[in-house]
Amino acid sequence: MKNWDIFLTPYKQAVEELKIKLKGIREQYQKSSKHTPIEFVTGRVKPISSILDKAKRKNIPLDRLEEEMQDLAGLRIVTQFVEDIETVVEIIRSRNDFVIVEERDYIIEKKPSGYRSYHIVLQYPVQTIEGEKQILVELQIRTLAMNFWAIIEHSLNYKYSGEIPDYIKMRLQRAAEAAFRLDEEMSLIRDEVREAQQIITRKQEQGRKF
Ligand code: 0O2
Ligand code: 0O2
Repeated sequence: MKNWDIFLTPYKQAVEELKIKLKGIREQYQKSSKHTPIEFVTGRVKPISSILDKAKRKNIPLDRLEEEMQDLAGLRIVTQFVEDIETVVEIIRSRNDFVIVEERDYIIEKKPSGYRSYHIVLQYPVQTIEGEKQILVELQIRTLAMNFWAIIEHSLNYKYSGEIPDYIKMRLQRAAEAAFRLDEEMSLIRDEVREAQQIITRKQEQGRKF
């Protein structure tokens, strides 16, 4: 019988630490009045029921979770534009507070479901009372449009226990194509949107000064 509370504690710590670090990047961009490539950051430790389901589905023995389940700790970075994803990936690659173990590009090659996202698996050092512990963390980097699609598809998958009826699957694939086109269209007016956002940010900053 696993003591989940003890086992998951370093994962909780890693999620909290990385949330602060990634939100810090966003804050630095905002303070320097540059377009921030990060819209928002969320994070979670995988719920125990999902861990057990995934371990069963992927035949992972419970004593191999640390090595074989890469998303026990998960962070999501959501961007406005597809181009921002590359910027975020470069920032992540340039840091020295963790090591990148693997990158999976589901944007160039989307999943059969229609899922698009850029995944990076990190090895992140957590300081514990027993010394440093290296743990795996999965970062998902995606646009608002990709995120919208993934959230909807995820809830339908949950509803249908992974067996989404074909007619809904087809609709989801069409929705994924529409999300892709939305990202493309937004990219075409990116400079306009960024300029407008900078004007709004400057106005807000001025408002705070008075
Ligand atoms: P801020 O300053 O608004 O970014 P937390 O522990 O609350 O810091 P957690 O547990 O990850 O973070 O919370 P959650 O609910 O997953 O959401 C994380 C942050 O993402 C929250 O901001 C949400 O407001 C923001 N968020 C979630 N969905 C959206 C969205 O669709 N659009 C935008 N713009 N933001 C979203 P914070 O953390 O309160 O702080
Ligand atoms: P959660 O916490 O419910 O989101 P896999 O074999 O695909 O299950 P693998 O090989 O460990 O997983 O890694 P992958 O596919 O790079 O990343 C897995 C995570 O990416 C999933 O976590 C989802 O969050 C997300 N993801 C991957 N494919 C899809 C998809 O088709 N639709 C949606 N909505 N999300 C996807 P979990 O395990 O589902 O956990």
